[in-house]
Amino acid sequence: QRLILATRNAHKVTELKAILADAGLELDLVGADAYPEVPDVKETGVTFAENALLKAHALAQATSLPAVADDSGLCVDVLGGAPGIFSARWAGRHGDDAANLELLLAQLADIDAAHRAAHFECAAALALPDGTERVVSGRLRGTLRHAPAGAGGFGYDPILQPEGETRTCAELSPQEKNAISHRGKAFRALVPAVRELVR
Ligand code: ITT
Ligand code: NA
Repeated sequence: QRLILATRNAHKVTELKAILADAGLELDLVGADAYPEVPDVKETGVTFAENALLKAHALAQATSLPAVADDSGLCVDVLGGAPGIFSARWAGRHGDDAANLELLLAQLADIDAAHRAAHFECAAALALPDGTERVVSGRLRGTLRHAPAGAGGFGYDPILQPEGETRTCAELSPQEKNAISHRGKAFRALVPAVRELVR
């Protein structure tokens, strides 16, 4: 059975392939880029879950195949949860990770270490062509550094230091990140629904 992944983010594809394989799920993940006829989905939801479902349903409808989607971002306590669902375009241009990270660091420049709590959040959605849907979420809590460190991962990984860690997410190995990440938690929680509904 084919399970399609509704994402245009190559970093997510890499992480999800590893996460789902480790969870024992032998599914043929195909990125949305393999379906150029599928239009870009407007992320009009106000929550990660809503946006993940929008993306999963759009691809399931367009392909008549079961689809999964990830909507995720960084939520900073002192910013009232921002960038949140706007994480991918915080500095204006969608997917400009370097600019987004630079702007966020500038906004937090005067915030001391005791007030730099933040978490990554990921909503993992499954949608079937008949409209059946499931959505679950996962979080990774930590604190934000004043300067980036590490070359792994993507997005805000160089500034998020997970609770109990001395390294940033960008300094973890891919396996270490997946074991504790918001994305790892969300998609491992989605596996039972995939097993039940996709056959
Ligand atoms: P798709 O919608 O096509 O899946 P996208 O990159 O636009 O791809 P999102 O709308 O979910 O995805 O935005 C995710 C943003 O949140 C991403 O650009 C990063 O800035 C941030 N983010 C999400 N997961 C992250 C992670 O594991 N590490 C660092 N930053 C992350
Ligand atoms: Na989004």
